[in-house]
Amino acid sequence: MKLYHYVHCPFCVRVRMGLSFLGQDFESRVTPYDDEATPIRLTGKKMLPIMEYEDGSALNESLDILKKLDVNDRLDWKQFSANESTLNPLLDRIGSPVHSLAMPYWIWTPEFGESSRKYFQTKKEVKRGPFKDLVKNHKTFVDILDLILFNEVLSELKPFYKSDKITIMDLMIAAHVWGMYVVPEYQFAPHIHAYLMRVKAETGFNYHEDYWR
Ligand SMILES: N[C@@H](CCC(=O)N[C@@H](CS)C(=O)NCC(=O)O)C(=O)O
Repeated sequence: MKLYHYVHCPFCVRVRMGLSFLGQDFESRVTPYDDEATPIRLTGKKMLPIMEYEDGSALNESLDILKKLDVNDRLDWKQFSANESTLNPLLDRIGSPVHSLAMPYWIWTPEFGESSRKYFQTKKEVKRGPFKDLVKNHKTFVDILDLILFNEVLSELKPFYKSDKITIMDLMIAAHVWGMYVVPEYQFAPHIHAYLMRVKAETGFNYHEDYWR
């Protein structure tokens, strides 16, 4: 199996966390952000993650990729079905400040080259405004993010999200928040950091391993 992914992308990160948790080996294909041809050839649209199977077929949608592999329901998918109406809006609200804070830094990680950096920044600035302003206004986004994490994540940890054992919901939350490790202005609340490290310990996930291996 080949996973086409962007290292920074939270939907790709959740798949990598899941593959690691399930002990599923895969070929890592870190795809340049400005490579439109590869995803379009595989699935008809420019969206990652994509898993390509040995028979040449390909699948996108992070949750579909993981569900297909998790034949023994180790990620307890019924928990997600029960909480989907709360979790999806929560992830959108977490994603918004995380993206504003992390995007200006993601483009300087080794995943990006000159042309993919320019492509990414141009595309994202249409929605969010100039990256330099996002950095300048970081405090606003930090306050929004911390409030959500404190009120809607920390309060639900038992010690995993609404559960005493890890579920797909933890991979989804952790993958979204993980991007904040690249932001130098951000100080993780100790309990949130501990939660992410708990998810890391359970899954064996290593953020940059798939880039360097
Ligand atoms: N629902 C999809 C969402 C995937 C997604 O939004 N991927 C983004 C990267 S984070 C993407 O490929 N964007 C392409 C682009 O903006 O050019 C999933 O869960 O896999």
